Amino acid sequence: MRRLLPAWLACAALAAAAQGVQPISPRFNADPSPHYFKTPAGGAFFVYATDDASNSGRYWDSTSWRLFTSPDLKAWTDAGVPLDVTVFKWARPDAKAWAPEAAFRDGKYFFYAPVGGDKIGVAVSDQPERGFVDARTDALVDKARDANAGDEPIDPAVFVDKDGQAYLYFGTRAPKVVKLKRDMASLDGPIQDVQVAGLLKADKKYGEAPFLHERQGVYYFSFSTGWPGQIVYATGSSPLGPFTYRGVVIDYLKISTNHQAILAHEGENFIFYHDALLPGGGSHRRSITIAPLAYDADSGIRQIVLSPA
Ligand code: FUB
Repeated sequence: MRRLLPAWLACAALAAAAQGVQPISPRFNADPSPHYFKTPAGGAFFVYATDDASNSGRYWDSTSWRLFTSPDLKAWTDAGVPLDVTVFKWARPDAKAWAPEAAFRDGKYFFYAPVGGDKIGVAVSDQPERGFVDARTDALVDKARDANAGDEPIDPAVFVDKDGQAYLYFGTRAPKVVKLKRDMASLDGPIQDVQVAGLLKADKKYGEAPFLHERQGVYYFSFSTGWPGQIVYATGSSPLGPFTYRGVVIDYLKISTNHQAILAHEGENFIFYHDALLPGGGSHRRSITIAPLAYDADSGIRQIVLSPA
């Protein structure tokens, strides 16, 4: 098990405050999309994931996604395959199933799926665990169809603001954002570039894994800086940006990718990411892990320092 030390406690005198972190499942999985959904049986945590256990071990070539559920963020159940790429009739059946996203609106669960590296599909269901069908007859984002979709429209992340407006973030090497219509399955306007000031000065680049969350009126745009990547963040006053670079949240891991999502629940904040902590783990055999997240008085995110595994 890897030990975890919040940076502000990372001094010898307080080393005893270190907390243990461990993967949520013995099954290889990555690219967490965590949510708390109210269900008929009561609320539960749902983590949609890339399924590294079903890839070749040499590349991220799985064609299905995986779901893990928990009542308390401690005990986790492997809830199986919520869907695979064959749900999307426009996709090749061997298309890569990468970092997924989910959202709930108006009684329906939406699943955003990067398929094959050049398209993002959207599926819909009445239940969070199963029953997903294509919400359209074509891709929601298509590199060949949509202006400014970028080189690789992957890693979708959805944010719904307090005014009800939904936004879709995605992209490799250049972050993109586009508004979604109320149906959550149609783009509303042009795909825009996400502007992040201060990256060059900090010697950082945008790589992948965009994520947007809001806290106390501050909009946080986090992402991975590349391959390997640090998880870093920037802040702004609007979901559309511009954002200003603020700092590192998670440093380089011993794998080629880093991918985060942040979840607030009942006054507590958590960051979900993947590492390679399971036996046999590595860049294509990753494992989702959770750590507590804390903020400074100036709205900065405190860096999480992981000691050597
Ligand atoms: O899992 C495949 C890719 O690796 C994801 O799309 C990226 O975010 C990286 O984690």
